Amino acid sequence: MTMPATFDDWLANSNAPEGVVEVLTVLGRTCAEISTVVAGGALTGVLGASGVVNVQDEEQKKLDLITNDMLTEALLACPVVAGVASEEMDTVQPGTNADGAWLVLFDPLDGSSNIDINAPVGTIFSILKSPNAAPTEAAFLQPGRDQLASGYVLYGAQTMMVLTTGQGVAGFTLAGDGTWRLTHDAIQIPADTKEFAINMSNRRHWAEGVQRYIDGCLAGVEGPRAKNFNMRWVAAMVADVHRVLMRGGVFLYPWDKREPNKPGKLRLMYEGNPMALLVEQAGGKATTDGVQRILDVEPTQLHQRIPIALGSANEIDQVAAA
Ligand code: AFP
Repeated sequence: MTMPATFDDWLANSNAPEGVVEVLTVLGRTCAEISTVVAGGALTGVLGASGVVNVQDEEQKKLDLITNDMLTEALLACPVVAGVASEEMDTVQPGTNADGAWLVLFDPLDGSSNIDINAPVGTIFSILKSPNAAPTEAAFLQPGRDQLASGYVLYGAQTMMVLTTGQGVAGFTLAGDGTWRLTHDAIQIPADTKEFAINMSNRRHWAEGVQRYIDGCLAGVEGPRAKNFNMRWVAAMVADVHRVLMRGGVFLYPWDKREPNKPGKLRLMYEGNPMALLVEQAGGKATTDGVQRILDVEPTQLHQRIPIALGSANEIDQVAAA
């Protein structure tokens, strides 16, 4: 079997700006290294809590910190990177590169609660243009439609990188020789689905529209939708969104009334926006509530949260209509 094209070859044929190609190359190399670190698990002492609480008021796992440091160090050493921002760091980290022209935002290890049970986890990344070589936090607060590229790496049964530079969505599988190989080209999300992903234990806290939508799915063929649905919930956004990209579906993490001033659990800048760009590039819809496009949300804070309803376009319309 001839080996598929490499990530380097794919990048060389993409229309991405030269600097974005350079940043994506660093991300690919670093996430391949993260894959090895994550795989070490109990054998290398990387499991468990770090004892530190982050800006999200969440206890950081050892691997949250390890992967955050790996990405921050590698990206700030890249001459075209002007600065980085991470779920795991309170403030943005400006670089010292005089030629810095790109901003990189990331969730270094999404799905941290899955680490100690050997369930899937991932890295999510987003690339924006920097206004200058010494960016402040304000420079990062750009709407998702301005992203030059976004993607994720899923550390699962295979290690896969799925990304877009604005010309569709491509998927790469990490080969034994450490190269990323193009295994999924021009990924498209089916417009219809019979599968939803949501944390059902929160049902009593959702807004009534979301309750109506999910109850309609649960009613199955005897109910208003006249078809049976399946449910999945991996508790790692990267894994649930990957399934949506591979076979369709909808992923929801809605607002809930326990903390009415908190729009949702997931973060806009390094979870919602990068995933929304991927989903739209694959022909799906990515909204806050079935209606408002995530990519049009004007950010006001680096770590702001957002409700999310994304996936198969016709099913997202059903969420909006519920
Ligand atoms: P952790 O990184 O704290 O595990 O959170 C993962 C996540 O942000 C996202 O990846 C999942 O879709 C979602 O939270 C799972 O949330 P629940 O644990 O409330 O189901």
